[in-house]
Amino acid sequence: MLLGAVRCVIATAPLYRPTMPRTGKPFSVTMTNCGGLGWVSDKDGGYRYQATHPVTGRPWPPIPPVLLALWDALSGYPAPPEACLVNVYGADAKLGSHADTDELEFAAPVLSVSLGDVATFHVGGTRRSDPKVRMRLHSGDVVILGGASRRAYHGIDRIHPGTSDLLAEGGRINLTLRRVMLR
Ligand code: MD3
Ligand code: FE
Repeated sequence: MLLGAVRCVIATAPLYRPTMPRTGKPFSVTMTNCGGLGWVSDKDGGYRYQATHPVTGRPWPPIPPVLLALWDALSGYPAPPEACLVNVYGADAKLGSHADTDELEFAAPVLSVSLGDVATFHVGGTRRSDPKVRMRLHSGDVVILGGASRRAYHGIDRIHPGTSDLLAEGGRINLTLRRVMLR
């Protein structure tokens, strides 16, 4: 069961709260990772991928086989993902509009799996000022961002509390599988 595998990842690599580069402002989302590389951010180091958890200093746990199988089935990319970022949203968490540019490989898509409460998601174009469309992501939704959309601005506007019974604690978990390095 996917949720069980995610719970195991979080038990091994605890959720932590990243901070913004330069300002040190804390994210409203908490995060962890699995895979050979994990995405982290803090005041002094900024956005980056690294092989170890920023709090425990230990290597990230492996990506659960069920997620590797999903990537194999849907990504169309001939190598496994190196990173799986786990984003955990409470009722008031948001993720401001951004483009994912910390990976070296843009030929690989980003594959996202949503679990728990419904979220309002927006996606625009490759410029921040481009028009955006909004849609609601439900528990179990899988989104693949490839091709031109891989570089599009996107974010999470809000969580809709109480819209799923999957997570006893409420809120939302999003998993993103990514290829980081060039093949
Ligand atoms: C559109 N996560 O981790 S996943 C992120 O729901 C991130 O936690 C959001 O944005 C979340 O970087 C959205 C869907 C997603 C992921 C990557 C994208 C949409 C994307 C890359 C380009 C365009
Ligand atoms: Fe993103």
